[in-house]
Amino acid sequence: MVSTITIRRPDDWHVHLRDGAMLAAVAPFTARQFARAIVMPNLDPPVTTVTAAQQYRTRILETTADSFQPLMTAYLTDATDPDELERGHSEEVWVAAKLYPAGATTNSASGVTDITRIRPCLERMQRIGMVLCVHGEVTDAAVDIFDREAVFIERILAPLLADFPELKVVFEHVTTRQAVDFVTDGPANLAATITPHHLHLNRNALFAGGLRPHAYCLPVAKREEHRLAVRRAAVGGSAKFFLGTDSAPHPRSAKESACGCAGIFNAPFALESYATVFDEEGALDRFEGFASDHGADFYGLPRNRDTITLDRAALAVPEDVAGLVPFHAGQTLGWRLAG
Ligand code: OTD
Ligand code: ZN
Ligand code: ZN
Repeated sequence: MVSTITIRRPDDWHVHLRDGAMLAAVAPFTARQFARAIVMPNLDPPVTTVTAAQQYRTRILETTADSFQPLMTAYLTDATDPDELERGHSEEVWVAAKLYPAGATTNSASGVTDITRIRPCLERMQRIGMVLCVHGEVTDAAVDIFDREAVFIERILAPLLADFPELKVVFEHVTTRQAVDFVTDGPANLAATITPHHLHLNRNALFAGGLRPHAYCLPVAKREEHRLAVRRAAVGGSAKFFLGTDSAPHPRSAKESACGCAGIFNAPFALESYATVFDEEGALDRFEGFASDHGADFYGLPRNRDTITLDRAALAVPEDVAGLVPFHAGQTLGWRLAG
């Protein structure tokens, strides 16, 4: 049995680092494991201008080690100017732009109300090779919350890819068999990120012995058959699937509330969480591709040169990390990041 693995240093292709005191509390966990991270722009107010992104990047760098590189994203709204997108991209501030359907998730109220509004932006992004990151859920209240990802594929994503056949699209945090199949069968310019929590949890976790706010995130965890499909995609070796934690911390009081916030804080032990899954699936030899190669290749960025090592060792996850409740709190994982 393998007792240690050394892989190229991974990147996190989807993370929420927040701002202010929360940024200072959480960003070091990401920077400790990952060389780079795609930083989501759903601050309040959202990151919609090049200047705001530059300033946010500076604040992140003040809280992290020099070796860490935050990769910034633009928050698309109905009013986004394609020239601003292109300027931020050419000045190497923005790596990607994020499509939040208005109301789909935390701080998405300023998101896009109708996909036709951002056609000029998508045309420009396609032309300049700027990646589109997508929160893939419809917001139609008439659609069951467990179906919103699958319906998004039919109503929005498939037509979008047909209209913009060269646009690079990352279907973020896929949670369903339908999404996995759509990405697998789709063109080479379509890829997806997978979170640790959607590899570990199905929707029963939300109701295990009572209401479990720390298992609540968006897109919400689905049935077991979907979790298994997402696991097969992660460990299957396809270059279309890569690591994106979607770590989304909220204060404990905001989670443990009559209207608890969506989001799982998985940053502290993200690599251990993923490694445990790859081990369970007998696929440790494919962990490096998923964690360290596929994302960089898709984004057209160089692969990292240094390495990290994980040891097979019991890791007891504490109930509290930096005043927050981490994913796997109180559980024991089978791997530990060395150093
Ligand atoms: N999901 N929470 C958040 C974002 C994500 O959809 C997401 O990317 C958040 O709090 O920012 C969540 O549950
Ligand atoms: Zn999202
Ligand atoms: Zn997210």
